[in-house]
Amino acid sequence: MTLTILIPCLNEEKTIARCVQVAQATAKKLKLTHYEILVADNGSTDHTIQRLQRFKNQKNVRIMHVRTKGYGAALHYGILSAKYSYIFFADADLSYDFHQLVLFLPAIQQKNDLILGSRFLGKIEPHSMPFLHQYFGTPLLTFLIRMIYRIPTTDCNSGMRVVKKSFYKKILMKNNGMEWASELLVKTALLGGKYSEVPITFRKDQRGKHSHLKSWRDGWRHLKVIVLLKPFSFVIAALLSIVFAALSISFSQVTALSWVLLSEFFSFSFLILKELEEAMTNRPNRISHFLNGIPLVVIGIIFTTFAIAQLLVLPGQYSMIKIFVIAQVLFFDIWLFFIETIKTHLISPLHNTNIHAAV
Ligand SMILES: Nc1nc2c(ncn2[C@@H]2O[C@H](COP(=O)(O)OP(=O)(O)OP(=O)(O)O)[C@@H](O)[C@H]2O)c(=O)[nH]1
Ligand SMILES: [Mg+2]
Repeated sequence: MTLTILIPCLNEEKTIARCVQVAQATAKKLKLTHYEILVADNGSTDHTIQRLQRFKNQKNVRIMHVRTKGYGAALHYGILSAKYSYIFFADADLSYDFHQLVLFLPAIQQKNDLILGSRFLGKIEPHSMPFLHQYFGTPLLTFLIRMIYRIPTTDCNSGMRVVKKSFYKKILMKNNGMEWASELLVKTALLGGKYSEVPITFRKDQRGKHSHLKSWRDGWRHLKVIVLLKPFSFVIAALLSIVFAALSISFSQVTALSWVLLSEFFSFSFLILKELEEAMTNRPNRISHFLNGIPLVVIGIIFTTFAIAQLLVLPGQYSMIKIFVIAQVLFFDIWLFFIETIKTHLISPLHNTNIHAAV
């Protein structure tokens, strides 16, 4: 069997050398005829690179410097530049034991496209995962992926997986952060990839410092990747606006209202077009650059909350104003949905498919 063992790594000076050694020992134990160990780093500022120097002259070990930042980017370019057709990857913090590769071999022989090591089917050692991740974040995101995409996953955040390179090349991955992990599952489901899981053991990392994962920020990014790829949420928004339009017709000031809404519609469409322009040309323009830099969802939540509060305090006779406010909220939120979808799934830090330009 031939295999690339890929290790995404950022500032792991304490554990990286041990990881490479364990990966080497695993390859020897399994008598892999052709293999490589590929470390994908993208900007370590501690002694990680020095720790890797000792492997420099070993023919099976390769260190890759990826220009694009992020966990997902490191794996993406690592997979694309792998020498062999199957890629086994896991973290550099010793939380996953590389010897567990043996558990994946039957599924590799069955030519699966993605094989996931599930910690929830296997064992999670005490104190290895924060309470919030173990009992809330990961189960919730996993449930959503199972429900929406109908893929029988039990651990959408697992960092130990095997992917078939030829299959990966068919998926147009777009995200460079930790949410890459969810995107891989979702797109495997969408493309009808052959998927299976094996139970694995997860233990406390040995890096002795904070994880790179930021629970709320990364959780949110996972959620966006999962929800925005399915058009059903858009259908709900469209239905709501049809209901609103039907309601508004029965009012006399409908012409004035229509004009305001029409002009809003055109200006929002203009902004969306500028976002799409960046997605298509891979080059930011002034407007898309501005839109990508501001926390639109936070602004949306504040605006919506404010509008709802306004609706609650306005007396009943101001029905026209109420309808107007509702229209504003719907417009703004639908528009936000579009922009966020474009930002998350079309504008991509992974746009450069030329590996050498990114490494
Ligand atoms: N190259 C690269 N590697 C990264 C980056 N962020 C994280 N990593 C590596 O990806 C792996 C996973 O990161 P962790 O910080 O362990 O995140 P996690 O496993 O999701 O979170 P924990 O469960 O808390 O360990 C580790 O090997 C990190 O060194 C990054 O931006 N670039
Ligand atoms: Mg980890």
